[in-house]
Amino acid sequence: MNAYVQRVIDSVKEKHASEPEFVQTIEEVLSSLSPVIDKHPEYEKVDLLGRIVEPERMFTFRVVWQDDKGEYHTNTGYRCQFNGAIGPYKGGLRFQKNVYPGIIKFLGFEQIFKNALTGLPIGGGKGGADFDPTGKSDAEIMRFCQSFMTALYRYIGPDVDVPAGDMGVGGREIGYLFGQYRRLKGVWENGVLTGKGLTYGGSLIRPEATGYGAVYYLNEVLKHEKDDIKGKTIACSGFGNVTWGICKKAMQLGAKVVTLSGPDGYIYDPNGVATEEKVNYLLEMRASNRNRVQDYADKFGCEFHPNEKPWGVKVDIVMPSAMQNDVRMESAEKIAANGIKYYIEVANMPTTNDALDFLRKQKGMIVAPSKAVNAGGVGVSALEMAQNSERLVWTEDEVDKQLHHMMETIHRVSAEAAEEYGLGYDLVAGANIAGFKKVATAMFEQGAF
Ligand code: 2IT
Repeated sequence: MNAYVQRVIDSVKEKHASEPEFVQTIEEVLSSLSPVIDKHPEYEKVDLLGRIVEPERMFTFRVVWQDDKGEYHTNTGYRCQFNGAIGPYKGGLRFQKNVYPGIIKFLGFEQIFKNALTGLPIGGGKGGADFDPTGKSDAEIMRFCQSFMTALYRYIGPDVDVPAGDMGVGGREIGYLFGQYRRLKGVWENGVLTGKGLTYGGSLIRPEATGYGAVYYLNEVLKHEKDDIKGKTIACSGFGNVTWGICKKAMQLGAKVVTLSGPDGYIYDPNGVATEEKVNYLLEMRASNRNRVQDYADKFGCEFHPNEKPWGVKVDIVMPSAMQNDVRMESAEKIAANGIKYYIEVANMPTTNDALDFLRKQKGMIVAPSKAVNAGGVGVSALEMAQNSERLVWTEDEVDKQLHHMMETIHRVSAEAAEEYGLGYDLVAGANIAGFKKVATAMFEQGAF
């Protein structure tokens, strides 16, 4: 390991000991960058790594809201404007009860590299709140979103910082957030948020983009291996927006997703989540705010395994698409024992670092990193921003074509970056290196600040 890289990792470990997720992403990303730093001693001279691990700015805010019984609640809101070297800060908002600075920072850091990989001009940011949407009524969600935006609106804008959805924030929440932004600012600036509804500047294919993009990326990996997606079985986790998009695109291409999961366990559907009715039911499950995957098993009569993860199921392809640290060592061992060839991360940082190292060492297994695989979501968000600034709406075909092209390019530049450093077909290192090169060049050329 390059000594400067090691020093920066050590200092982050010390400084952020109480934020394990942030330390985890820093170790994962920076350890790929050793050969790049060896080749670019000028980066050490200006302490570029010491800078890139420090958010440009991050703030918290109070969010007070009233529930349907008239009782008041206070939550903490966050926005981390991590890196603006290549464009306005861009990244989602996560509403989940476990949200704290360590989660927001890990997501913000991943977002910098992911956004760079899209090839579009967007910097890295992330935000959210420790608000738990489970069991909340629509009116409660609306009041929470309005209060959240009342605190945030003066710090964002179409050329400043453009939030979007993440876990707990979908089209409905973006609508309430945008309505409040417009009410407060008195301007039509729909480029301030992405993931909007189609009647007020949303982009066709944005809801599908993360899942579709993941399957397009998977397809590139399969092509590289002279393999075919037709007939393949896929284990997914989660049942939200991302997993929904994977199910839909996999079905179109003749593959099938056979597992879904939730906080309550996982379902196994050997016929696949592969009919229109089943795929659409995932949307109902999300809208119900029940956060239970057992509802799927009850409706379609398949196996439900309470309090278990789907990683012991023998499939062709594993795509963890729920949340961070979903695959730990014990699950990784099951995946390896099942001889699975394709491990395609989808959720942000779904694998612990020890499990990821273990999987990357498995002979014949191909590991693809989430920051590349899920970049189609934010990529189409950037296309939404482009449409908003042009005051135009692109067709579904146009957006889908650009998404497809973007995913092909991300796969190719990742493979090329790894090749350039003599690492072979290492998509994990390649994505980190390719993303870093763009951001580092922009930071270096803009001088120290
Ligand atoms: O993790 C992600 O890339 C997102 N939640 C989407 C961010 C965006 O700005 O569309």
